Amino acid sequence: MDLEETARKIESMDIRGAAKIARAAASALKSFAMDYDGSDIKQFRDELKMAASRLISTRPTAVSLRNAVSIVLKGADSAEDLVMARKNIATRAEEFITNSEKALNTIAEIGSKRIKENDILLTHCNSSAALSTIIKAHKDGKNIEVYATESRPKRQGYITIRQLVDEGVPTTLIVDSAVRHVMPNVDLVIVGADTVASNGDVINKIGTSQIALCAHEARVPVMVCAETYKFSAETLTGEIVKIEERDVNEIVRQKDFPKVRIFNPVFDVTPPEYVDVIVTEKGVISPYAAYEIIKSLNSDS
Ligand code: RUB
Repeated sequence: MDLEETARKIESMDIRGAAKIARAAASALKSFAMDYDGSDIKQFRDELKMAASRLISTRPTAVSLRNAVSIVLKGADSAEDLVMARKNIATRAEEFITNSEKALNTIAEIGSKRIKENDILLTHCNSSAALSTIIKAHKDGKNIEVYATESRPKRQGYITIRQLVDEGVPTTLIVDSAVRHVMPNVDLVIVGADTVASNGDVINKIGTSQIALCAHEARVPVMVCAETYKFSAETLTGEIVKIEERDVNEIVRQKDFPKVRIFNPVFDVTPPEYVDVIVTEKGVISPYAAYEIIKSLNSDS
């Protein structure tokens, strides 16, 4: 798959979920470097930057995508010649993908310990980090059940339901508006994240903040599963996370409602007071410790 094809698939959401789009971007940059047939390193760096911008433009909210691109791009900075630059890009992309997959397994190991026998869980949208954690608890022999929201407008909840049912996890599909009704039966809410800001805000699929609010009201803990490359260093320097708005036809056909203004924001912000813990591959943290994670990532890179 060439870079433009990857970019289009991310835009159209054939490739979706913060972790998958990050890995797809890393892989596209690797292919771009491997297939490059020019002979000038300066030109390579310029074209690489354009390729990176194209990938970043596909989905604005997930910082995982921008972080993946910037980690891989650093491979070209220090290289002395084109051969080394291309090799560094490929190596960094492979490392990013491997680390991302390892992080997912570690999060599942750590997060599943917080799921107890007979727990009833609730998840929203379709997060690989949240689902790996749930599936690990099930594979460890815990008797658990899951409520999965439909997740309008794109209904990623159907993917979640299929994945959980394929693994043998008893799962009930609910519409998003049934969350408050079922919350008194729930023991733990588990969701993923597209971005975690330095103040502990968690940005995830639209509706997550309402679920967290209902959980808070019913005294149900909320656990967010997120790899550390979803933590946004940009928010340290004052950037506000941009909330993606998608085509309103995802909600209803605009032509059926010609005079109606339709609004389709696809992510929202859950403040840290509604999140109990964030499970990362480095361990379980309070959302208020996001700043420390970002600082330690900056000093590692
Ligand atoms: C997906 C979504 C997921 C996060 C985390 O939104 O909000 O909860 O991306 O997923 P979309 P993961 O379907 O619009 O991409 O844990 O797989 O990174």
